[in-house]
Amino acid sequence: MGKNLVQKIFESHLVSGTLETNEEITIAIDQTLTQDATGTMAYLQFEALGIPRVKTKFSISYVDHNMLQTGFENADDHRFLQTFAAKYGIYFSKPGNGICHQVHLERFAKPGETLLGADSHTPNAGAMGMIAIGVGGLDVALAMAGEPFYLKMPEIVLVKLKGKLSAWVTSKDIMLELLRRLTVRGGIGKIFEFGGSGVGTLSIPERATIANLGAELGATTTLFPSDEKTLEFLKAQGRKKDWIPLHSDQDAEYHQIIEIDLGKLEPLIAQPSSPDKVCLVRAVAGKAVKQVCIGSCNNSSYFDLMSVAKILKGRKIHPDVSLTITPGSKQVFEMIAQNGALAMLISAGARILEAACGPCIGMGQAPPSQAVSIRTMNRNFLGRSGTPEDQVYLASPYVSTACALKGSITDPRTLGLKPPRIPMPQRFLIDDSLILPPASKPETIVVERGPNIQSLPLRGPLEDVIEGFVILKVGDNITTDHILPAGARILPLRSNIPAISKHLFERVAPDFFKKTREMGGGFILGGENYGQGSSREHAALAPMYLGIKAIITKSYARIHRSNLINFGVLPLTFKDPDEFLKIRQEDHLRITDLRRAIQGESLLRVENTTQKRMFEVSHGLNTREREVLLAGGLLNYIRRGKA
Ligand code: MIC
Ligand code: SF4
Repeated sequence: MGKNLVQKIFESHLVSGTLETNEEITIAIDQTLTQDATGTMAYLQFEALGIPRVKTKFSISYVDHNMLQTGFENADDHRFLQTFAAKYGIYFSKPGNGICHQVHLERFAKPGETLLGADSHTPNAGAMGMIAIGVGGLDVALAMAGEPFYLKMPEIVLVKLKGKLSAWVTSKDIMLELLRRLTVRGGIGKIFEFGGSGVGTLSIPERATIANLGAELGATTTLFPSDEKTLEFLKAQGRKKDWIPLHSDQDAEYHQIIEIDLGKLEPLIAQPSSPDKVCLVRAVAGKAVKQVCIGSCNNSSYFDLMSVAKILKGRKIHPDVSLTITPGSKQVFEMIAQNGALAMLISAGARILEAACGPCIGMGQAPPSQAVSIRTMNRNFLGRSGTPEDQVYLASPYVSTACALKGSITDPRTLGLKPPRIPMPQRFLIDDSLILPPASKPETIVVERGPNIQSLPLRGPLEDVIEGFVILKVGDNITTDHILPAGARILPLRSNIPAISKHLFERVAPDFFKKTREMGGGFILGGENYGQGSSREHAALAPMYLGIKAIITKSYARIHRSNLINFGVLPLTFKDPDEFLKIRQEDHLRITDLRRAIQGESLLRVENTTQKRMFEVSHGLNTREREVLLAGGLLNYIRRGKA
């Protein structure tokens, strides 16, 4: 029987296990990436492992999130990251060089290799035919230490593309269509492999838009073959030698096949406040728009910004609209500056921001209250933009530009223009001077730690009895932005767990911190897909620091569940989902004989001492996860030499 692409790359990296669905496997990791908002923790964890130099083929530390520098905190972090990278054998991409996923695609992603990244959109590199997985910082630290990565073998879904996109329809619409069909939970436990004749019509940046948005489906990763288009892109990046052809076999098998006829798609838009609330642009056309933001690791490529510039050339944006443009990388920025496209954007009235995450993570450009903001980004969770009652829509650069011109939601097909055609440059502008290689004499480097860098809190081994009050009860699809928001005020505290823990759940339950402190910890209850969205391990680490012992939900998002285990917080699920309705916030819960119960069958009994009844929860842990939890988290487990 033939093999699919995922099986081929996994097989060539398999350290243990067999590629049976749901079996635990370990794979060797070739490359790692971190960004500054997750990187400081990842490197403190790496340091705690006591290893002098990274053991991966290639590891890189990007600075792209915490770029506002309104106080000393972010600058402190940047210095820490730069000196740490130099000392431990890690490349360092300086602030200004661009967004991690865009730069990685341009300069480092390699067909056939594996990449682990401390950011949920790491699968962006899947566009290049590599297995790229988003994880918490601690998992990246372990990969840098040479440990293989553990994962439950996902189901492999083939997304078969046929035909070609019509005018004004983009690869963003392909993924919005999948989100519409499958929802933000549709990819949990799955890898999406793209195939079919339509794949050959998509360039690498178009594929990256798709691979990047796989994170919004909850997928483990998203993968494309490596073909002529891959070669063309790598050649233009001066990296022809990195190319290898990679395809699935003709008779490869998949768990599921989803077909999309590209020619039948129309421009789509995700409405507030979830990436899966997708409808046709023409269904909401005419709504007044106050802000348009073009950029983020989704849709900030040379092709995206050139298309926007060509549409805007000689035109002015609507007087009511504020339009921001964030180039994805220095390469993109410099190329559009040199070829005159930047001048077209400025002349049309755009506000040009530096090459960074920026508005996507609420680092500036919060929209006006209740005003419609159209963004080319990947997430529109309520309040993520920095405005509590925001109205953020997600759409392609074409749709966004049409909205900026008209001042209302506009289907670009009604502009009466021809869609721009942007040819692949013979050669991109290649200047890696903002990527610093590690020091040749590491012993001479002193890691700089400003006052923003605080040590890593750890907990002791798992107790035999845990008890406490239900401090918070929340519903389905709670994101890590709900658990621990980002944005200009809170993001700078990422290297300081005591300080950042004060902001836990602040948009959902402003008294969460105070209550948790007063009650000395306790439990959190959630619905389906708890912890969806980002990889930020702070959303597990800060609750652990405040004494949260267990979370009980209907189901978890993959990365967040791993992060909870890594930091010694029990991720339990209701045996009977209806139990969720019966438990009240502030009920008192107790689990006894926990250490034995964890080692036994999957079911645990919980006593609701307030209601004087018992109910059952499942831990669903494999052998290794049990050991990690018993030790009080992954670092304790590793240090005890059990890895
Ligand atoms: C995001 O898009 O939510 C982030 C900010 O990039 C996060 C990482 C973080 O919280 O630092 C992610 O996607 O993992
Ligand atoms: Fe940055 Fe936004 Fe991409 Fe996250 S999704 S890496 S915040 S640009």
